[in-house]
Amino acid sequence: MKITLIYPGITDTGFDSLKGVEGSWINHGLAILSAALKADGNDVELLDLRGMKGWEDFRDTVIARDMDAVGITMMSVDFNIAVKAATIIKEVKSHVKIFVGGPHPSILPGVVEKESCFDCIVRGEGEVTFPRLIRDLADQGLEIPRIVQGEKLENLDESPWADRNLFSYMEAPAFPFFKPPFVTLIAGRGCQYNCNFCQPSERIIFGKKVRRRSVKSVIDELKFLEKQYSFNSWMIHDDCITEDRAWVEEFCAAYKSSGFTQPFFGHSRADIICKNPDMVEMLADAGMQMFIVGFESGSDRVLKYLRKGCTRAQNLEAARILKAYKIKIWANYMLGIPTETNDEIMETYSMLKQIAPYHCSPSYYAPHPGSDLFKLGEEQGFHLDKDPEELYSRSRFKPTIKGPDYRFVNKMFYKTIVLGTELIDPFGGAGEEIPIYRKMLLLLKGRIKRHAPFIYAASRALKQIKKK
Ligand code: B12
Ligand code: SF4
Repeated sequence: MKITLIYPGITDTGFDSLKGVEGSWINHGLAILSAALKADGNDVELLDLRGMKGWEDFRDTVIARDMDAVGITMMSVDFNIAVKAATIIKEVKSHVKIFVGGPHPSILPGVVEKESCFDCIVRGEGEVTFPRLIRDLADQGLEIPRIVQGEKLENLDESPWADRNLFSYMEAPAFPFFKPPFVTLIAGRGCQYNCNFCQPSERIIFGKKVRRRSVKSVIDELKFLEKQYSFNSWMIHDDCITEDRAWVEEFCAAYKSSGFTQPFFGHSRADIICKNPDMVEMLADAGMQMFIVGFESGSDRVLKYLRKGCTRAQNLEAARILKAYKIKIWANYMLGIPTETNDEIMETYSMLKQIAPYHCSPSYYAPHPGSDLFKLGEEQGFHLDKDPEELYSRSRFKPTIKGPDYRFVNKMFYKTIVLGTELIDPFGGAGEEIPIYRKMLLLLKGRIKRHAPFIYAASRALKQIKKK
């Protein structure tokens, strides 16, 4: 069968956005599905909306391409784009069967089901079930059910490695100190923690038990990637790579003994870092050069409200430990959290000032379907009545809930972002620290909204230079 997989992740960036840092990263879900489908004898191609010029380009490509079935992946934020893509396909090729899967269909199948453009909604994991459904369709012409629960592999080593050939471009390193070629990799599924702005969404997608590939499988894939791409740096996408200490110990030993020296980065939590400084040292010694840490807030009340399981004191101590081992800090935090006061935002500001991260990455609080805080927002009616694109994206500088003083939130968004010792433009250069002239150029190009924090930072920097 001829299958086209679609990556619709253009909500925040628009078409023609296959550049910058995150914009160039491959989608591992689709790449794994591609490997499984190809192993079953199918022809698989990709339509990455980030690499297209617009809907006309999309329509023309669909008309020109021979396809029997389509598989679309969908986060909640992708809903509108995915529906539009599927509707166009149905308009020009009504015989093509359209399958949709990923976080949103797994969490809210009833909402997705209402869209008649989708023939089949697959909940949960797809590498076993999608090829089976395609076989049913091809060999027996069987009627496919509207909603299917995907079969989960207990042993993730049985899942195929991501088919990176699906994507015809290289991934870009996130930061200038990571040299290209750069690759991303994912070793596990799920997270054992219980933050209320996130869980239980991942448990709905991946099940209760966290599963991680064996160290051997990850090292073997890295060896393959070294041969294939001669990568010089890499990132591990796992929600929390330090969750399983025994795994980390085994991994660090294997990484070094296999002769790898390439630096890498990934996600961790403040409480784990505080409890395991020796594990941080071990990782630093193996090549870990940066941690993305979800500090979220500097207020203990807000951290408790978020069920973060970390305190302000732990956030500060974790930063101290990371700096002691020369690990750079990418600080994730949210502003405009439900119930948060302006004074509590100031606590986040003072915490970040003390941490002085390498990179500050603020998010507007955005309610994510599948999370307990989303449920609370529905129950208490504090979500603003908005389109999924705006409500579910934390990169938009737009209000999402009732309550926060958004003028103040905006101000603090800009004021905190410049506390990072370096400014990285996630939409612009390939992970470059952007010089002032370029920020000004962006302003001239009229990309004011998206780059507002960087422009603010640039003008502040200019003022400081003038003062000197
Ligand atoms: C890496 C990542 C990113 C990368 C994505 C890079 C890329 N090009 O794909 C970046 C950093 C850019 C990113 C951005 C965002 N992300 Co993100 N991300 C992740 C993360 C950590 C890993 C994704 C992954 O590779 N998983 C492993 C693969 C194997 O799983 P999978 O993709 O779900 O695919 C499997 C199944 O779902 C299924 N499947 C998937 N698609 C399909 C399609 C078909 C047809 C079928 C049959 C099956 C199927 O089969 C796959 C194999 O089993 C997840 C959390 C997680 N652990 O999954 C969050 C996660 C997906 N992100 C999330 C969010 C909220 C976002 C943002 C909206 C945040 C924001 N800025 O506002 C943006 C949106 C970007 C966009 N679409 O415009 C949420 C989604 C929640 C939701 N309700 O949608 C998650 C679940 C994190 C969380 N717990 O909150 N993200
Ligand atoms: S926010 Fe991070 S640590 Fe918390 S449950 Fe979600 S993935 Fe796990």
